[in-house]
Amino acid sequence: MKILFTADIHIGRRSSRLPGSADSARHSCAAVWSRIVDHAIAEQVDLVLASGDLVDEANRFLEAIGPLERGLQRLREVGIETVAVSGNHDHEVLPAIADQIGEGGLRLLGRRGRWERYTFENRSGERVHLDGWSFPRGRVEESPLASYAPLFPDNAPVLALLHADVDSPGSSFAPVASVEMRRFPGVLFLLGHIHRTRGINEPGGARFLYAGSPQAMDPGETGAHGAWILEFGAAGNSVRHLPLSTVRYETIEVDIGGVSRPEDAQGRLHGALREHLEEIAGQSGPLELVRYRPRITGATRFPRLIEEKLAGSDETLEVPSGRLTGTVEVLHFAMKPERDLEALAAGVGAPAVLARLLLSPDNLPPALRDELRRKVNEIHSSTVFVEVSGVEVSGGEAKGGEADEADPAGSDDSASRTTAMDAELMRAAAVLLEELLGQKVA
Ligand SMILES: [Mn+2]
Repeated sequence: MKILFTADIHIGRRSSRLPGSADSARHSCAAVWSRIVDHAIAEQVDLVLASGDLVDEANRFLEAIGPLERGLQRLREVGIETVAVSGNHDHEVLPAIADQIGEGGLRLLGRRGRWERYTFENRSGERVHLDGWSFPRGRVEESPLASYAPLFPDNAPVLALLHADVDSPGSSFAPVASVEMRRFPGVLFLLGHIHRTRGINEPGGARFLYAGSPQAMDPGETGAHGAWILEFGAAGNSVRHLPLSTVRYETIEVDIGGVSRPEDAQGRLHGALREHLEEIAGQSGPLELVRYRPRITGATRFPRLIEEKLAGSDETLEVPSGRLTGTVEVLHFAMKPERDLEALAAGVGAPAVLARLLLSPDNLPPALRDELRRKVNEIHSSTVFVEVSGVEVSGGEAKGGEADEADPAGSDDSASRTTAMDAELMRAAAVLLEELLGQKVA
């Protein structure tokens, strides 16, 4: 039994946040669906399974039904069945499309939030039990597993298709704890919702796999994106990732420590991108464009000059490597002064205060620290700073998913905002310290 598993295709979504010239149909969510179909046919799978958010929103019916139906027809022509559940984005539009196309094209399981089983048998007589639960509305505060009671009538695998938010208590998108999944050791949960893939061997033994979105759509969704090929058989079971995205987002650390001239930092940045591109080239599939958020670290005497030299690389730098092109989306500076901070901190005056701050923001009197944070926030309450704060929010490991669905009023957000503010404070302090000490000498 061979299965292609996907989720979160979001056909109809437009905001890819790519630079103007790159924002073409090739990088669209409809195009990745077409690549999924190509691979399903080439791999000769028995089934395509999709765990929700195939379509972006209710008002995408007209533009989504064409590409979706074309793909489903191609699959049906070669005898591949497609089984899906709906997610929070397509709870309304996917049932409508399924009704329009008919059950032979797309089998939608678990309507109205009620678990439903479909037992599929392939031409060789191998069976798999598919349990599905669909979002009945845009928000669901309860765990769908509360009403899940799977049956095990034979030795065939039991797969549960579900769009859910794992280990995110209080979520409005079907919160499920991994401990709940552990109560069903005979079930492999095939999940949608979080756009970064997360998988199967969680500590504690929950068996689940987030497909991840096949096309990378947001800078917070770093790493490889694609679909999965699952095989079940007498010879054993296997799981394999299939890279399908044309775009990839990466954060990368670039250490400029020890550069003797500011302009050498440009070579360091270029080299770091080229090295990473070479590293991922072998497992990149149709990948074309890698968007980097480099974090510039290391100890230096001229942080301000290096910032000046690297400024603008987000618009100008292009690193070619085979079929791949690396570009910079936004730079983060986190350089440290090449100084004995402990010695400076023991002194008096502005350099001592800055050195103490650089050793740890907690070294400052709380009132002064709050005042500094307030100032930094004022200066950087521009879109640039929002960008900086956004990284901390959407790049978090626990969430790592749909930035557009993170809770903006949550306490995590204010904590990461403080972290981003401290990072900005440290950056400013490092630059200022070198300026002050530079003036002293001159
Ligand atoms: Mn979702």
